[in-house]
Order: sequence, then C-alpha cells, then structure tokens
Amino acid sequence: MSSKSKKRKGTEQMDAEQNSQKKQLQSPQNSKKKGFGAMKKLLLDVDCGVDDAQAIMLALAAPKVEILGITCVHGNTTVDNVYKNVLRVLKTCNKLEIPVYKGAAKSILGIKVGDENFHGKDGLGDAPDDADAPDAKKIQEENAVSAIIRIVNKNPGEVSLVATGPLTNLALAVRMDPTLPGKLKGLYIMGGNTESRGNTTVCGEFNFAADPEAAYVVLNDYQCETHLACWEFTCYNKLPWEFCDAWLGQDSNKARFMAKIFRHSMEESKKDSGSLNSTGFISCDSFAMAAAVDDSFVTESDRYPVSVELAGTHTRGMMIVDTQGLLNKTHKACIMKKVDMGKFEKMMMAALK
Ligand SMILES: [Ca+2]
Repeated sequence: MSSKSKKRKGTEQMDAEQNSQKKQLQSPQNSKKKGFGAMKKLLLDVDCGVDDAQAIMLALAAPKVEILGITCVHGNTTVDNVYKNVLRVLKTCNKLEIPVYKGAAKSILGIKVGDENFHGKDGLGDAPDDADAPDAKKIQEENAVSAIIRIVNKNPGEVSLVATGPLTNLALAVRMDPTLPGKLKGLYIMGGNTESRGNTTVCGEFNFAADPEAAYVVLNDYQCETHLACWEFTCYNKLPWEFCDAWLGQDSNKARFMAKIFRHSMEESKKDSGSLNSTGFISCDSFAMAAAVDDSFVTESDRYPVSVELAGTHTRGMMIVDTQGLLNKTHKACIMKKVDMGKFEKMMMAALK
C-alpha cells in the first residue's frame, strides 16, 4: 500500500471516485487557469500559535501562491487571540490586505483538553509589541465558516484548504454545505497520529484531541484529495538547532519578529524529551503548508482510509489508520512519510527573508 515516490500530480494512483469528481470540476475555464505557471490558491484555517505563524509566513513567501483568506479557530489560544495573532503576522509581512475571519471559539462538544500554553498564553510567546500590533478592527464581519463556503464555491476545483488547528470550522462548513469537499482542489491537514503517540493526551495529538468530533467529521466527510502531516512524522523531521540560529539570525524584520515570538516555545521544546529522543525543533504546521505550496515536497506517502476514535479511556481523539480495510471506506488519505528536507529548509529560510 505504500506508494513510493508518489507524485501527487499523477492521477493513476487516485481512486476512481476522486478521479471522476476531478474531471467534472475541470471545466474549460478552470483548465485554462490551471496551466503551467498558474497561481496556487490557498485558504488557511489556523489556531495561530508560533508554528502556524511560521507556516503562514512560509506560504506568504512562496512564489506563485495566492492566499484567498485566513480563517481562525480556537486551539493554541482563544479565537480572539488567534485572529489578533494572524493580523500581527500579516502586518509584519506587509500583507494586511489578506482578509481574516473569526470562527469557532470552542470544539463541537465544548470540551477543552490539554495545555494551551505551549506557545504562551497569547499563542505567540507572550511577547506583545506595539510595533506589530495591528488594529483588531481589521477582522472581517463575515464568519469563518461562511467565508470558507463562499470562497470555495467562488473558485470551484481551485482551492487548496490548509488546516493547522482543531478542525471545528471545517466540520461546521461541511455540515452547512455538503458539496464543499467536492469543490476543493485538495485538503492539507496538520494533525492526527499514526503510532498512537500523543502530545496532549496519552494517545491524542493536539489538533485532533482538541476536537475529536470535528476531526471525525472531516476525515469521513471530506472525500477529496487529503494530505496529512501527522505528529510522529513531524517528530521524525526535526530541524537542527544550528539551522534555527541561522534562520532567526537573518537581518530582517520578519526574522526579528520570529525570534521574539519563538523564544517561549523554543525553551519549552528544549526541555521536551518526549519527541522521539532526537534534538531539534518541530515546525509542525509548516509541513502541511509546504506540501500545499510545492507538489514535489512530499516524496513518499502511505494511502489508507483514516478515521478518529471518539470513545476510549486513553484513545479518544487518536487517529485510526485502517491498514486492513476493515472500515469499508473507499476514500483514502495520503499520510506523509518522507519529504524533501532540503526544500523545507529553503522554504523556511525564505519565509523570514
Ligand atoms: Ca496550529
């Protein structure tokens, strides 16, 4: 089942069902826009902690990428902090023209799990600075869920949705508009796990454990091309601390901003011994983003049906990988296994230039 050197552009490995869905979406008008050199249209759903900020900055620096909007969800911090954090990031990058929308303030069941202070109480390392504080009135009036539905419907077959927080907004959106997944070009998620290693509960990764019901709805109802950057995979692909020094040492406002907001979680990471015993830092959300902006970034993936455990004393929120086909699901997600780390370092460096 392992598809070595899988090129995501190749259609031969796609399920027949996804193939026919894609063909329907490739109207002559859409095909023209998809020609060589076309802009990639991204819609980002974030719970803006420090690694979301890194991922957003990676996308902003990537060539031929257009960010249609950024929707905010609870997670690393409150949703009110999240949208303020996104605005700070956009201000630092001189991209305040990108619309930002506020979404769900709580999980579907309203249950809170885990310690949301890894990235500091405010999500960006508790390093407030008037110099990068934008006017909070810049938030759009439209709700995030409505915005996702509107933007995807306006650009059928063209939008890659990148979700780097709990999946509450995405779950609500597919309930409001069940046709939504069929209109996406692709879905890129940082979340879930493959070896039952948790980072929030014993077996639960934060984004899925923070809203298991939403993760369940998304993995079962988004029957589009889906790419998962799971927790263990990100742990196996740490960036060396020497890279971090060079990365933050660049002479730019963006690097100085990152050094300021990253200090808190850097110290937390250096204390952490649970991440597979290797040293270095993990920019979790940046892996999902890098896969969305560059088709050649992922060099090996597994394709399996996936779901989420909703009960279980220790396993609620854990991702289920159905290697034996016992769930009788036709839809399979691509679970990232290997990526081009040289490309990743280049993209990360460019993000702070
Ligand atoms: Ca995140």
